[in-house]
Amino acid sequence: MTVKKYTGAAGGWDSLASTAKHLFHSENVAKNILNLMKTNQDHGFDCPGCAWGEETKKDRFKFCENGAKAVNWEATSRRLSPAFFAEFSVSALRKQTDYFLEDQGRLSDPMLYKAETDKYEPISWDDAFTLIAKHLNELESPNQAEFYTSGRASNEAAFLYQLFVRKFGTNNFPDCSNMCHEASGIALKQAIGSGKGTVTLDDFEHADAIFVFGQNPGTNHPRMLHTLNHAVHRGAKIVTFNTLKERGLERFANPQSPVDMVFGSSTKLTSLYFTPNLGGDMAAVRGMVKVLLKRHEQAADSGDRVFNLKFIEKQTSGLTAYLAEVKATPWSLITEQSGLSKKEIKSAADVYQNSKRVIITWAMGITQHKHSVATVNELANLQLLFGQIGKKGAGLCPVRGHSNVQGDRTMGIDEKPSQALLDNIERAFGFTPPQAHGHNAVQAVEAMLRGDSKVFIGLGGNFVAAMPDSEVTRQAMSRCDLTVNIATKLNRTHLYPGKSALILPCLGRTDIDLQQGKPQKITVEDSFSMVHSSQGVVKSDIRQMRSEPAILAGIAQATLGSSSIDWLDLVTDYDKIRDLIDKTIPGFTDMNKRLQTPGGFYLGNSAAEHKWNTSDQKAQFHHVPLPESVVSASQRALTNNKIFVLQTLRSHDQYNTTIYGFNDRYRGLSGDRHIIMLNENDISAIGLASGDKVDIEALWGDEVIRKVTNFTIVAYDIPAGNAAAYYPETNPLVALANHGDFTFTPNSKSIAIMITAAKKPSPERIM
Ligand SMILES: Nc1nc2c(c(=O)[nH]1)N[C@H]1C(S)=C(S)[C@@H](COP(=O)(O)OP(=O)(O)OC[C@H]3O[C@@H](n4cnc5c(=O)[nH]c(N)nc54)[C@H](O)[C@@H]3O)O[C@H]1N2
Ligand SMILES: Nc1nc2c(c(=O)[nH]1)N[C@H]1C(S)=C(S)[C@@H](COP(=O)(O)OP(=O)(O)OC[C@H]3O[C@@H](n4cnc5c(=O)[nH]c(N)nc54)[C@H](O)[C@@H]3O)O[C@H]1N2
Ligand SMILES: [Mo]
Repeated sequence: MTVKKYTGAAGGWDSLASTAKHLFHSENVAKNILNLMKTNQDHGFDCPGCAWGEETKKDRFKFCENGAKAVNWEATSRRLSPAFFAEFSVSALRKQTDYFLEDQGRLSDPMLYKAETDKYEPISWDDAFTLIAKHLNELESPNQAEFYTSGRASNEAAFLYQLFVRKFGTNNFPDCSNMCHEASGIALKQAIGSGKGTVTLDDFEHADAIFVFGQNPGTNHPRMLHTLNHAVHRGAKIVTFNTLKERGLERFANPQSPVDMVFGSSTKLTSLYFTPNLGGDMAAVRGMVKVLLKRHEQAADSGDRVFNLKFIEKQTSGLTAYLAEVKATPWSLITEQSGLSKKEIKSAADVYQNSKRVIITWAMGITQHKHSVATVNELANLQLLFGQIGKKGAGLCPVRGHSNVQGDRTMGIDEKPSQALLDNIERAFGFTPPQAHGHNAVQAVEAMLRGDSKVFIGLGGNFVAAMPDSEVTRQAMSRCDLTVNIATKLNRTHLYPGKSALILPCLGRTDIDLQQGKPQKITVEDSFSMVHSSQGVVKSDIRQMRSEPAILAGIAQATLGSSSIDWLDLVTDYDKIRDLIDKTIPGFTDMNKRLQTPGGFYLGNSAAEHKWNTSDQKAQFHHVPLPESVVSASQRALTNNKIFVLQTLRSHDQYNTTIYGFNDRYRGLSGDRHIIMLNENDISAIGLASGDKVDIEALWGDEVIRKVTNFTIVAYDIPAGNAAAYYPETNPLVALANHGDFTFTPNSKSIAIMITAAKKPSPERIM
């Protein structure tokens, strides 16, 4: 484990050097340089990294180190052939790290798990489809199967999948969104009648202030730094709320700027940087509103105003109750919970008030808490007070995770489908889809554990590693009769097979997808509701890999036959799938034609047009008291400060459960992922020192011991009482029942933990 403070800006030469390193590691250097140049270009593929948007300009190639890692990782020339599976049993593979598993290369052949040998063996595609069909058709009820989706699936794959699953008869669609931005969708639907962000990329060109909450774009949305950089050069102010000082939000050297690269210059991005306690953002925003409300009332005495009363009167409901709630919230609670002083909160309110156009963005630091829905509502409340929605340069912007997680929802990957979607499916296909809500990710695990659900099918992702309570999730998978994973790389989920299990190797975003000799494109939707096409360019050794739509069509055909929908015909040309999307999903009329426009087409956003599809057709202020703290100051004092609130986050060298390497460069940490970041004073208060090994135990109100051992302490610039460690290594600490109100999203950013000196010097690690 090496700790060395990183003094550079984000971006710059270091990120070029890192890209080069990853290019070489892919063993496909020359090809991948070409591949990178085709990322996010017309006629190229959409970056399989994040869901940030693309500017529709001529020189569109935006350099992004982590996008390059994603491309290199997928476009490796290494192949994981049946010989590998003949050598290693599943039990042996469980002892390997996540890095090792994926680093073996691309899955190339369909494989069937045999319990007798504890090994995966080759199986033909036809036999694999027949086996799945047999299991599905033998279930007593279609609701006994779970159909998981990770957010890389294309619109075409997602549409086909949901159509098949609904025709089969269930809404059991657990998906990665359940662990991610669920709170944003729920809260925004309540508040403004649309679960999506209201801004477009162009709005960032006009904002006077951009407030960034709980997000680390330098690592997770690197192209956002270009947008922020541009905004700052224009004179916009960036205000950041992040429990950690993230380098990417502090300073940026643009690798595409000759000046920055030659002279080593960089731009200071954030002008006001606040480090609230984990889960303290709702209190911080409540405090800002309290300051602004007071100013509003004082101004009103002199006939002036601060809030946008015209907007409020015409467009909103619920103001009085909300302001009463704000008044009833004491400053003592606001400052204790946020960890910010009244002065700091006032300075944030100053920038907000003095900016004509404000965008608020956020990600997992806001959505993975118990009170995430309330927090997103509070962000919306603030914007509504000032009419900062539905005008140029202003609005709400949940920055999505997976590159097509937003599109998957639009296509109907939703365990709680709207009546409108179900009616559209009925109209288009002539069958009545199941009306009852299905399982989300947590409920899927519960159902598998109980033995109620017997089949798990995963369209991408790494369910076992991404979900909380690792031991419980593994057991749930193992109890199934059949588990099926459609995947590009070997991962931990494949190592917890049901009684029978299949790994089905698929093409990735970068690969050329030929159907009937014709290259196919797919489509995706970014965080700004732009739908555009993506076409693979890598001509690689695909062996037995098939495209996701082709695999799904094979499963559907074997399970349901082709009497009413000719599944296999649909995948001969994906235009045919798009014609069905056109018929079923609002906003996609003439989809095939509109995709020809460079940059694709915009789906629009009702709230941005001040059409509020809420219960009373108004934008709604929601009012709730501040939540209880996960760990209060008095509880800490009682335990001699041994308890903390832990967030689990991503390093610079990973994509969710995919680990690219061990260098968390911007945080200055490298070599080991089993670390815990703590405040220096906290470390000495518990009688330990930086570098010491500790065991971490979760505090959750049941009998189960949830513990990870032998983590190394790293002294870090983090507010007292808060801790940070990497995901997925710390997922065993999150109880399955420890999830957000209304969302069922695991509270991955607020886990109460206790830290003690490690009992055993070096345990055997399994991940
Ligand atoms: N390279 C790369 N890109 C990715 C991903 C990846 O793993 N690697 N993952 C993709 C996915 S699926 C997603 S969802 C996104 C994730 O993107 P992020 O949300 O940026 O991901 P995290 O690493 O979870 O970072 C959370 C950030 O919020 C801060 N934070 C945590 N809790 C709080 C809090 O309570 N309050 C405040 N104010 N700050 C807090 C943390 O310090 C950290 O900076 O990125 C997507 N893009
Ligand atoms: N503790 C904690 N837990 C978390 C989070 C956290 O912050 N903390 N974050 C949560 C969030 S935001 C998310 S989105 C989830 C992520 O959960 P998932 O989406 O399930 O996980 P990933 O790690 O993105 O999945 C990686 C796997 O996807 C497969 N794959 C990659 N590309 C493709 C493709 O093109 N097609 C197919 N079929 N397969 C492909 C590969 O086999 C790879 O091993 O994790 C959640 N879990
Ligand atoms: Mo995510």
